[in-house]
Amino acid sequence: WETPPGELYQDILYQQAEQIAKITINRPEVRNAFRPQTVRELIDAFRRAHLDPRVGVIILTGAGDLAFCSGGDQRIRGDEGYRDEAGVEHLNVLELQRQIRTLPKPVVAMVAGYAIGGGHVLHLICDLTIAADNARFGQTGPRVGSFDGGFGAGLMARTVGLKKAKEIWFLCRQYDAQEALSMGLVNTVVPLRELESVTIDWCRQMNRLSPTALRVLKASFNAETDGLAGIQELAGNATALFYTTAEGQEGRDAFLEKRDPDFGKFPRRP
Ligand code: 2NE
Repeated sequence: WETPPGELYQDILYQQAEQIAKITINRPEVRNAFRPQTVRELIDAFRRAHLDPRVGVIILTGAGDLAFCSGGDQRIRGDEGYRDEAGVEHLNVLELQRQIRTLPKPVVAMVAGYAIGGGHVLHLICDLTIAADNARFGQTGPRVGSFDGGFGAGLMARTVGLKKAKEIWFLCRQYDAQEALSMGLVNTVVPLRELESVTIDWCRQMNRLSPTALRVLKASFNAETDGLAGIQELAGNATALFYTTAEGQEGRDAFLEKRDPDFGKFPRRP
């Protein structure tokens, strides 16, 4: 893995190899719990990977073998949210969730150890999850006075079914990697020592496929649930593809050449 020069992050690592970006939450002393700064840095790193044409697939992981992420850092939880350096309290992880869900490249959660609370929702929102055999999954919200009624509830129910999703939230149990696999919460379980090599292998397989097909498919999986925003995402891909056609370019050219467009030469396909 290479770290791009000018690395500015404190709470995360941003690394790249081949056409893969790896984003690591790097707070192992708190099981990779996030604070507002962590979330801010993650948003910046995902934006960077999104915009970098050399990146085809993104891995999200946690430092060390003990945890992927344990959710919001309870030590700096104030009465209205998680306190930043300026004393302002946030729940800005929701913006990060939307970003991971909509950015047009596959995001793979590589999970060793605990994916708990808001950290569990982060793996859920990733497109694929590869779990080490020591991974443990669960929500704690009702125990610590919190909940995620957005993707944390709705996407969970779509992923594991309504009864199981309610069990996960209402009982706050932990599930091991095999249980997570059997309920469709993860894609595969591998020995801890093979976690990174298998994840890279899956990323390489996706990087050999059509980036446009993967991009439109990712938007397609969101379209039904996301209403007009989902249609916007899908339709944006149609617009981008239309721009590459002679018909789309005729409109641009006619405007720049100060003439009427000649769309008559383009077929009206059945
Ligand atoms: C993650 C888990 C199950 C790990 O247990 P274990 O036994 O392996 O470790 P331990 O001893 O509990 O934790 C090690 C150190 O990490 C800190 C602990 O306090 C401990 O610190 P020291 O005693 O060594 O000083 N730590 C762990 N998780 C932390 C956290 N989230 N914030 C701050 N410090 C943390 C176990 O640690 C656990 O259950 N952690 C809490 C999980 C949790 O409840 N997370 C918050 C859920 S709410 C949420 O994430 C959220 C939301 O619902 C809505 C919006 C945004 C966020």
